[in-house]
Amino acid sequence: PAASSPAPHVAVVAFPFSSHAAVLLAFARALAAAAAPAGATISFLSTASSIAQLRRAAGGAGGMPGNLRFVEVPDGAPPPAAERAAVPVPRQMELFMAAAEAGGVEAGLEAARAAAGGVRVSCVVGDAFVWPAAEAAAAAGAPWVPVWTAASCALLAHLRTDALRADVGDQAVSRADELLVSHPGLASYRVRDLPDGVVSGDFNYVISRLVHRMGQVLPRAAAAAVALNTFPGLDPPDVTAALAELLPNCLPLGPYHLLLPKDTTAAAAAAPAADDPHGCLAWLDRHPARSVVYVSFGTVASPRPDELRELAAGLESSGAPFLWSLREDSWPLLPPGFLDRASAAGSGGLVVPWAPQVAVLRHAAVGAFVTHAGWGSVMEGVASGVPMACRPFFGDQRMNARSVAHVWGFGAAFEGATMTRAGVATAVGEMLRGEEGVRMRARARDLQAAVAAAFAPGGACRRNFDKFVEIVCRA
Ligand code: U2F
Repeated sequence: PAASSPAPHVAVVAFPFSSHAAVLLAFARALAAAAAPAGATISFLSTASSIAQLRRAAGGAGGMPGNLRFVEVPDGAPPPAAERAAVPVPRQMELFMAAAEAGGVEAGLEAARAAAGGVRVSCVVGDAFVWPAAEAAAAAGAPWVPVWTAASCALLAHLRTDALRADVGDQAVSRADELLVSHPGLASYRVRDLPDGVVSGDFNYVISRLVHRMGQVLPRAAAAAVALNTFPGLDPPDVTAALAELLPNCLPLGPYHLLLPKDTTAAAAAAPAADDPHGCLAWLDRHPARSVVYVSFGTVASPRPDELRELAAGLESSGAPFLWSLREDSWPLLPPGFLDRASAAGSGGLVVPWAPQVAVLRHAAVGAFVTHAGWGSVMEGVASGVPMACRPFFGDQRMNARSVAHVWGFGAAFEGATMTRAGVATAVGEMLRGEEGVRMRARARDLQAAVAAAFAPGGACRRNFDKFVEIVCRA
């Protein structure tokens, strides 16, 4: 950079809960690598506990680019640190958002400036959830560039929440099956598919309030650009057009996990084993192509005990080998003898507390995915061309499941929105061996090819990311 223009200092503000912070850190690392030639410094702002967790997941600071540094923002929690873990997560979110609104992001920007030897923050990139960053950026004289981590149609629903509430009123139950034909971009979705807190659920729940406010703030504050976790060809034209009406500067550049430059160092070559302490990939290596069903419900959702047992029984009766990522606290809820039978020699199941999901879905042995339809999981499935059976739980997951089953057709949703033994066995059999599975796989493979093209050198997502980097660096 010229001597007169200081090097860019980009703050990246995380929402420090569920998979959000990890997604944003991956994004920030990609940004750090791409903006290094411009001499940019990236300050990653999150709470102390979130930073500690991210560092642990990354195996210390070793894998971090040299121009990225962590900066703490207040978590807003009054009790002593030792008691904080006992605060329920929704309350932690409320405290964090209240602190963010009351100057927490500004304090973080100030800390970032101090840590960078007084170089002011020139641009504030951040998880769109943390809408108070818009004001903090304005106060610092920097643009706010939000990063949306979920689906475009969900963003549209949040941008249109006031209009949707005015239309649906208190009839969310009686009109549950009605298509939203009078709402641009949402005609493929029913009232019941809308994210929680838009027209139904608890409007006072922290996430409902947060996305509602975000939907109001975005169109007036996100002038420079908005990063979307999608790729050209995925969203139907009406969704893209309706979004562009409200946010003219959207840049589709997802799935975000593909933005990270490939690490070719020796440390990275040794990494797969370190990332896979339970041996999932070696286990998959022992299975034929497209024979295994992978099961995971993300970082927050967990099925009720009775439904968990139905799923377990369904997996057994499908006869297909299964790899199931299930938090350990749920293991005692499994049917008697299930874990022993699964792990018995020659039998076909592996239950692990955590799996290297991106690598698992890419593995040739995986032919089907039972998922909660969290957006990260849907995108990882699409990028690998794997058909999915969706059991949505909360938030945007119903809407994502609707997209998978009815808009894109590379998967299905469970009948009656819960998993039964018969339902699971049928869905798994269909995905791995049925005619419907062949059609789903063909759709998934088409989209996989579109992802590959978008991320090839010169592809649309690569170009949009370059544009994004240019916008945040020139600020
Ligand atoms: C919230 O999503 P979740 O964190 O529940 O789910 P995903 O968006 O699907 O993200 C889960 C991530 O965790 C990874 C997986 C995804 O990147 O690869 N993972 C893993 O590596 N190993 C495992 O054993 C299990 C998971 C929210 F709940 C959703 O409704 C939203 O759509 C989502 C995005 O905003 O955030």
